Amino acid sequence: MGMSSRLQSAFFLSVLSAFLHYSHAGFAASQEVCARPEAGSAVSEPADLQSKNGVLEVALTIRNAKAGGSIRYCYLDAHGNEAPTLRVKPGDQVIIHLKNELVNLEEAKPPSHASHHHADAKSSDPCDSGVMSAISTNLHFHGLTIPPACHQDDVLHTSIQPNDPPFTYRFRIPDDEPPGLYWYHPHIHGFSRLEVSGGASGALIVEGTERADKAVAGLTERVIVIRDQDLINPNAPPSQAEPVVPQYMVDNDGDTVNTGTGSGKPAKDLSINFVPVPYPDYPPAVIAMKPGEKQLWRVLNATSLTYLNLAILLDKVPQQIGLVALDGVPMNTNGGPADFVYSATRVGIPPGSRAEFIVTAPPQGSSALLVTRTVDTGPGGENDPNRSLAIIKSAQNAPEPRMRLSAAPVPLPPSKETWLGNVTPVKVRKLYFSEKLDDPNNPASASEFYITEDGQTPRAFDPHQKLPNIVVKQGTVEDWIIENRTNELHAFHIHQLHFLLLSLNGRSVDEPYLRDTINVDYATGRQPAYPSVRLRMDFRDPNIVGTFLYHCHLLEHEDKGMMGSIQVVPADSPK
Ligand SMILES: [Cu+2]
Repeated sequence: MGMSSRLQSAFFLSVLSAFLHYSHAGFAASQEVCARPEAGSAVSEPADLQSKNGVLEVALTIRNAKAGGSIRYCYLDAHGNEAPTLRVKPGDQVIIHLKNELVNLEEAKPPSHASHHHADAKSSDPCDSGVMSAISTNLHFHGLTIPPACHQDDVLHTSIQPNDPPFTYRFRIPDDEPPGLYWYHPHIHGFSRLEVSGGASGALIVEGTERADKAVAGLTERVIVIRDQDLINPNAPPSQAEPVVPQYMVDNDGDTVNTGTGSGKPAKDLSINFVPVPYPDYPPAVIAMKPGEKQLWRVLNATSLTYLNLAILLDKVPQQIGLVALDGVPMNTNGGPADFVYSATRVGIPPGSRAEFIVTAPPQGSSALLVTRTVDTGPGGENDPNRSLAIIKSAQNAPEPRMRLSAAPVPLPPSKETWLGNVTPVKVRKLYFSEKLDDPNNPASASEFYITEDGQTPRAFDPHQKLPNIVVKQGTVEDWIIENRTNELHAFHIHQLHFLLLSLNGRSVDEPYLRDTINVDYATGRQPAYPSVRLRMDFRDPNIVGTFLYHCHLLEHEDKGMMGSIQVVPADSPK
């Protein structure tokens, strides 16, 4: 390899970049902005951007375009890769230069309760511009325990406009950040649904899952991002072939109770790594694996309002999958042995949430189906029917995924923190989801959406409000009871931290692992009490001092006000 002169390497780089350019042209088929693959295509892996020598420095551009009746949004890296996966290790420095190249598209009307400031107002500091529009943007790093500060993970005040120079994010992955799947997406109040359902999202992986769970050591891994989008065939009648999943598989256990229909027109189409799986026939995307091969699948629900309930069917029989992490956290953090696998035949993933699990490929010559089973979102919720996502084809010559976990990992050191379940809470709060019809006499009229601490007056979240809704002290732990007083499912999420589920609808549960997003069942009016979850909230990490948000992760609800702010004050502050 001693032959390379500066000239030769320059030549090599130009050939390489031409090659990369061509391979992207193959994907894009043209200069189309935010190009997307055809239905029924192979599921390709997002590009990987890996940290080197403790630093990951990337340039991202956000763009948008009209396509058919809807609007696409996308992140592109310097090579034109769409929605690259950011791969980091604990302790790494992350530097992201985000350029806003969004353009005004007429359909992008602000929702009724959005901020009324205009993007053409006098340009100002992106850290405190107050301008939030369909062409403003910012980044939230969902799940990371990093400071809620401008240039790190603030979305309350940070808003970048199209004429601004590239905006630099610069933060450090904490040394004790659990290894697993996190993600990045825009979080502009009033426009989150528009940008995220348009496709603005990507995975962020803190590497080292195999250090927390030896069961995945040496496996190849696959990143799967499931997004939703406006229906491609909104006027089509339901397929004669429905239901995709047999009726007998409609279940009554788990996070939700099903109505038992499982069919009909969904609220949104789904896509898997951007391959659309449109209503009404749901032509599956294609995943090739070697017969019997085991892979770690890291699955992100990046939809704006679609609940996932994934299963893998072989001859219509649900297969065992091996769950190892939820919401970016290995499921064995309760001080137990570091090689735990939860065997399941389905996994519910609310919007915003992630699940990481071991999948075994079907035997030679057969194929399996990755499906999402129906989720009953309540009489007020959207229809999430049974539908296929991808066919898993077994073939000896299937290409291997690019990434492989270390076969001989150094185990992670045990956590220095007391397990959250063993810490006494300093306070118990009750919060509740509620809605109000704009016209109380018209059940079809628009709703206002609220999340309120019990005793306060329900109000749609106002990003310009002066005071936080809740103040807590760093170093403490609290129990929060989140009630749902509406007739639809909501998904509670809080930035900057994880929590422990203690009880569900008043009954204790034994979950020795953490989450950052959780469903709260809808009220039927027939239960003795409102459905609820009791969560142990962890405010101990000094990184989270500052003001940040909690909200429903159905982005339509969040955009319309189902959000509150929380200030974590330093441990030594008075009161
Ligand atoms: Cu909601």
